[in-house]
This record gives sequence, structure tokens and C-alpha cells, in this order.
Amino acid sequence: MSTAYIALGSNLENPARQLQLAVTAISDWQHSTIAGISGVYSSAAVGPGEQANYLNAVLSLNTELSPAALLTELQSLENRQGRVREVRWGARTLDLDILLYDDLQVSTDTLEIPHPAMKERHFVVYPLAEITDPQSLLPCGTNIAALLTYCPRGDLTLTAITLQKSASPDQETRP
Ligand code: ROI
Repeated sequence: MSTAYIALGSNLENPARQLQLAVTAISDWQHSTIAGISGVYSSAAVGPGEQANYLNAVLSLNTELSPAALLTELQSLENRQGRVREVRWGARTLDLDILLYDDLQVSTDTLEIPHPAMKERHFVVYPLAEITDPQSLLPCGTNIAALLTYCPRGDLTLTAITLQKSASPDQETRP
């Protein structure tokens, strides 16, 4: 069994519901168990152009899937939740990224682990730090606590939304 960390993001079509739908779907996977889920954070969109604020979270997954098989499952979930890949950096109903997979380093045409931009992204680093041991090391030797000192918190805000491992999305995201 391996441990992977997955980043979730959405800024379209009721982002809180999109994140809960994704968590509920992943909870139902036979080959994986969600070990931890961070709080849900709100922040302005990073990147060029005007778009709505994002909600982001990170979960840890104990999984029997290989990195490539995990990527395939995550992409199929993004597609089922209406992700349209037209614009790079564009708004999205659901974005699921593999941040870490044990202490593996993977670099192929379709997959890079650790996620190449994770250290610079406050919306990844802070939720990740919530659910990991701060002293745990990335494959590059940096520990998670150090990431927090390199990456300013900026406008990142912890919301009152909580994601439930197995639940009716409509009930769990109702204000
Ligand atoms: N900005 C924020 N705040 N959160 C995201 O999840 C996010 N995802 C993206 C880009 C467009 C880089 N900006 C983002 O893909």
C-alpha cells in the first residue's frame, strides 16, 4: 500500500459541491482509502486573466493504484464532473493533482511527481501541512514545515466548509 497526496481545486458550478462530490467518489474506490482531508481554503485565482476565487483542499490516500493508474482515475473523475480542457490556466469545475506518492520521483510526458508547482502554491502548501507531519520530507529533502516558511500565506483563507469522506454532497455542503 502506498500513500499519495492529492490536491483538489474548483472555481465553477458550486465549488464546495464539486469538492465534496470528488471526495465522495474517491471514498467509494475499492483499491484506496482516504486517510485524511484538510480544511477547505478560499483564495483568488493564481495565474493570468480574471476568474472566480477557488476553493482548495488536500487529501491523503492509501492506495494500491500505481501513480499512472491513479492519474487515470483522477482524470476520469475530473471529466465526469464536467472538466473542459480548453484554456490553460482557465476556470475549472474540478482539478485533481497528484502532489506526492510515497517518496517517488516520477517524470513522464503525462505525469510529474512531486507536482512541479506545489512548493510555490499557497493553496497547496497550507492544506498539505495540515494533514502531514511537518517534519516529513519531500523527495528533494525539504521538509513540509520549511515549505510554509518559503511560501507566503497571502490571501489564503480557511473556510468553515468541511469535506466528509462518505456523505450526500448536497447535505454536507449546505450552508
Ligand atoms: N488558483 C487558485 N487559487 N487555486 C487553484 O486551484 C488554481 N488552479 C489553477 C490555476 C489557474 C493555476 N490557479 C489557481 O490551475
